[in-house]
Amino acid sequence: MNSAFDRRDFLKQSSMVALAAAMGTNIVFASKMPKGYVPLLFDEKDALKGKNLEMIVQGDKPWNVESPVHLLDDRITPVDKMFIRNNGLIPETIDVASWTLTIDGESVKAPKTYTLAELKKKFKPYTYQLVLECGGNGRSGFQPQASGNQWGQGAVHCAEWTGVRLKDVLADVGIKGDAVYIGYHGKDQHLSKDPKKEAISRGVPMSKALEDETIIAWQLNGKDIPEFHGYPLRLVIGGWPASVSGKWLSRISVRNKVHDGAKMEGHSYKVPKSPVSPGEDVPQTDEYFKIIESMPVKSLITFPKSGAMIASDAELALRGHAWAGDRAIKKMEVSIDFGATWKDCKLEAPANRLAWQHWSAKVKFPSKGYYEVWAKATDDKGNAQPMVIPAWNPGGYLNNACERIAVKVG
Ligand SMILES: Nc1nc2c(c(=O)[nH]1)N[C@H]1C(S)=C(S)[C@@H](COP(=O)(O)O)O[C@H]1N2
Ligand SMILES: [Mo]
Repeated sequence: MNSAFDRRDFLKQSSMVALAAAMGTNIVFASKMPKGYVPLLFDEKDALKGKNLEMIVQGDKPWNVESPVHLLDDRITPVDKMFIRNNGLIPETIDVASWTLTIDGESVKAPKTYTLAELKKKFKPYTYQLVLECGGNGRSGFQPQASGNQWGQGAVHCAEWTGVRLKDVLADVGIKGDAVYIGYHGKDQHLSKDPKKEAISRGVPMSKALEDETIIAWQLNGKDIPEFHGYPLRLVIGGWPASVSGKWLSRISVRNKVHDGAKMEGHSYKVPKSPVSPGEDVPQTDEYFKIIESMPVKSLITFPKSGAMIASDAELALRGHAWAGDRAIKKMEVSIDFGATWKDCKLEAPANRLAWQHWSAKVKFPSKGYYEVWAKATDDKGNAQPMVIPAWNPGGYLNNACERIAVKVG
């Protein structure tokens, strides 16, 4: 990746020769191109560059790209199979040499700014595998439709992130006793391009901010974080809605109240405290809504792909992952008879806290015909995935219904 790439300046300054060089080919009808026209190739249209061809595009303004479930089969999600969720436009200027992180807010003793080099040198690096799942993953399952991206089940990944602990940085800055929350600020732009507006600025309570696994990362799977996933710096907080993991991180404010940035208001990333019926007019206040914290227990069948055909005498080897927000998975089961009976799966320990756990099972089918395999995880507090879509909510969050695949035995 270019270490100082400024799309806007580049386009303003470059000659046709330079443009052609950057494109890797010449613009055949360049003489017909309107003055100042930005070729689509440079117009943010690059989210799919380096992504697997089977990725599903939910939208391109902003970019929202989903992984089909069978692509999530790897133990550690490779970049080309990671979903992308942007609320705004990726920063036009990414200059690593001058990139800084400032820690400020009501509850720091004094604000402090670090360069990337200082962060890397001053604090001990840690590497963790962390599940980042969009709060709206599974939203398309809600009836009637809840507003927002109609994600299937693929707005989740578990990659390996390297960075420094937020708690080490906060200790170096010095935090006041009245700190209750942190809020991040990233360098992406609001869709309106109004510089006073932020696309998203969310946060977590101090207890979550100070966990060992809450890191300020510069590497994803051992390499620089790709542009669309937050290059060059990102807050990574596993187990909670991925919206708290701020990309293109430039500032963290330590707040003396619940952070009030963009997408902390209304019913964004909140669920009703008691059941709400579709269409019911519920005030969007703290009395009725609570901020989503730990994500619920969930699992995926990543192999085989739904619709698999197998020979009648064959044993089917199933596998997938399970996770439960802040908690661990205690039990994983599959059923081939629509949930009438369940079979225990082999379940592995997580690589570290907040990583997903791999499961596998071998099943035999009694005769030829159509089957469904249903998968159900149970966390260490005894919470199991529901068989049917859980409580409808206006934001369409937290659909953790058990996953099913179709299998034809012939
Ligand atoms: N700065 C910034 N951070 C952000 C977002 C964003 O739009 N801007 N999207 C959030 C949301 S809603 C999700 S689900 C995750 C998605 O992370 P990914 O695109 O790396 O998969 O990033 C979060 N962090
Ligand atoms: Mo999200």
